[in-house]
Amino acid sequence: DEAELRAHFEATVAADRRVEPRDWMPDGYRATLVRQIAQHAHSEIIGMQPEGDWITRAPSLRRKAILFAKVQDEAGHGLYLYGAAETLGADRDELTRRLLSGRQKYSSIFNYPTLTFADVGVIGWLVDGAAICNQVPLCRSSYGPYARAMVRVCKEESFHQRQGYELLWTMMRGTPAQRELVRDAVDRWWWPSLMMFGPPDAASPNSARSMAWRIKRHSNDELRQRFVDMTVPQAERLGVTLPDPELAWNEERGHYDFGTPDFAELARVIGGDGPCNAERLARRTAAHEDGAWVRAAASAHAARRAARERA
Ligand code: FAQ
Repeated sequence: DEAELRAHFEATVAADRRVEPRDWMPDGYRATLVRQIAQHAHSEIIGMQPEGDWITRAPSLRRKAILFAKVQDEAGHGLYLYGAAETLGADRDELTRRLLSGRQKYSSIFNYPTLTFADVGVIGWLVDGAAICNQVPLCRSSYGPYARAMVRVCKEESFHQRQGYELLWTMMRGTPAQRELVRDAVDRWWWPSLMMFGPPDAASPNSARSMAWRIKRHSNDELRQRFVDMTVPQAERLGVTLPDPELAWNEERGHYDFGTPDFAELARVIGGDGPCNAERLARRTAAHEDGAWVRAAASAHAARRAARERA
């Protein structure tokens, strides 16, 4: 009966074992996972756009090949994640409809423009860096298919972060104009990167429940702090200044102190009013419509094959 199933679920989570697709799970647990995994999948797919804009304008064949590979990896991440959502009974077409109608969101970070090639480096360094901080603990998430997808995603994200750092390292050793491009890009992306971790804990409606279920392992503010602590020494090595006058090592806490991101801006961007929200969704909608014939052809092919196998 249900009490027994619930007790088994609670025991699985408490013992740090994985919940698998066929196991009984509370409706709220399933709904929370579909929400988070779908948003994560949408982020990977929409996240192809800001960097994808630079594929045709990459400054060398080498940089173009690297960028191509990275953007392709992001498509792959989106696909594993939609696959993980499907194991919970979600329908992928329905998730796409919810994204396109604005009922489901994607990460705020992808609503900012990429103005120069230095932005490609800064996205790799800061945005992928933040993604790694957030996602390494998700490799131990209580839901098996999500946790396993994260293992592979994190390996690829680490490579992405290194390529961003290497690009910036090269630019910082280039001309004064190149260093200026890096400075400008870091200034624009630093605060939005901190916002990726979500609202502060006191204003995060989902955190407590998700942590009790061990979907999330750390709170938004804990991960934001971890990201700052990891990034400041990297900035020092690169020779770039992060645009936060409050940034300072706090000996007593053993962490860096830092300023407060503009959470009103985060709310606006999540709400649809960021610099590129309309553009990103329009492009995703157009790609979906342009791809309709491929989906129709694939379905027709699958149906014909199934019919042939039955005959
Ligand atoms: N943007 O109660 P909480 C990548 C929403 S990395 C938009 O704290 P939760 C790699 C939140 O959904 C980016 N919405 O929520 C890459 C909720 O709204 P809802 C993707 C945000 O879930 C790099 C509401 O605010 N990574 O793609 C944001 O406990 C380069 C209240 O918030 C992931 O999705 C935001 N920044 O914690 C690709 C990681 N923050 O759903 C290409 C997995 C909060 O109730 C290029 N996700 N919201 O309508 C998570 O870890 C969590 O979902 C959080 C939010 C931490 C994002």
